Amino acid sequence: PAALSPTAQASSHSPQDIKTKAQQQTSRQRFVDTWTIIRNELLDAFKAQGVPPEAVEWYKSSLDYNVPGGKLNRGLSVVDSVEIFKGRPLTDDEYLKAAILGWGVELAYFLVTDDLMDGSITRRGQPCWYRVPKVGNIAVNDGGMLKSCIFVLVKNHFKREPYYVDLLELYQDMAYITETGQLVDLITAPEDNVDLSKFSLNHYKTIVTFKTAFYSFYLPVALAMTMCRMPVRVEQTTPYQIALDILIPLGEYFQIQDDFLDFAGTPEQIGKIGTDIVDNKCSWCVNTTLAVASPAQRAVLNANYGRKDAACEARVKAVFEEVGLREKYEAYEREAYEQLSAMIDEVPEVESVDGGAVLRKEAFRAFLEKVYKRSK
Ligand code: GPP
Ligand code: MG
Ligand code: MG
Ligand code: MG
Repeated sequence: PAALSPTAQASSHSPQDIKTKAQQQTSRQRFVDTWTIIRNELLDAFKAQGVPPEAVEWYKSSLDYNVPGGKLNRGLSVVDSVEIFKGRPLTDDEYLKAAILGWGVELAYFLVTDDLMDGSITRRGQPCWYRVPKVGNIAVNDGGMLKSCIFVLVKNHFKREPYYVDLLELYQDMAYITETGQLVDLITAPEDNVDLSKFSLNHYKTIVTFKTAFYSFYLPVALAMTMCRMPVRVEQTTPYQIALDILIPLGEYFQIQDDFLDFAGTPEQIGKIGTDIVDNKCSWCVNTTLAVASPAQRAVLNANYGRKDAACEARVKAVFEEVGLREKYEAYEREAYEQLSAMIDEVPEVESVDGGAVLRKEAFRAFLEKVYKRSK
């Protein structure tokens, strides 16, 4: 509800800190408009290579279907952070550069293959790409192309920058970490062997740090920091380490929201149909329930979790309700917000190597406010 929205109560922060709803709308629109430029650039280069017209059409459909329809939190955070660090409106060239890095994060190639691996039905209110007739397993290659085109864009726009290799390294390192997390997520959830004794909140933390937090939270801010020439080392503590210490827990909070919404959100609200229970996922919901379940409740979970059967899924959901999972989530959310806020308050100001930007806590605050109490 709007009355609870953090933006509405943000008057204690500096004006630069949180954008008004109207400002958010304008910057979202500008960012979305940049996608058209980027998409056409990719397609023109594709055509110029002599690729057959049917392949150009296919690539166009894949880009249009899979890239622009998301919440854009990750991509907008790159642009917002660059603006905050520079402390002034960006020039057109700076804006385009920041937006390209942001769309590089939004090119979420792994969502396309994640849906195939998770057997998901819908995403962003439409069938998952692999479920579109004629696509099927070609989605694996389409996902690979979405990943590769990040490097095409970065090459086109940053090749002559001194920090070009640092950008490549960031995208590459974060992809590797995300793939590692996806591996642990998948092998912890075998289809044919449900063993809830293997789950724990600790193991959960490992999965979400690797699969979500680095890519969705550290990467956007680290890209902005790199473009703003933040120094690698300042008195033993790197600004990048400061960023990690906040953004990894922020990413954990985000994935806990994702898991809770998988259980409690409606498809209309979250744009996807929850599959974690039938997929035997080591999610926050089942781990939190297991931690307090009675022997009888645990027996219900053992008999019904990870089964491809709607009645089994409903029995699991009933146990989640019995243990008061909704209240536990509300309490968790409140506490996570307070802890993250306190950490953000401690962020020091660090000057960039060229003196043109300053690491500021407001970038972290703005990212937190983007996801706090989200319902989709
Ligand atoms: C979110 O998990 C994590 C990812 C999408 C990372 C996938 C990484 C790959 C290398 C494929 P999720 O399955 O809970 O997300 P969602 O609920 O959106 O399907
Ligand atoms: Mg998934
Ligand atoms: Mg998954
Ligand atoms: Mg999920």
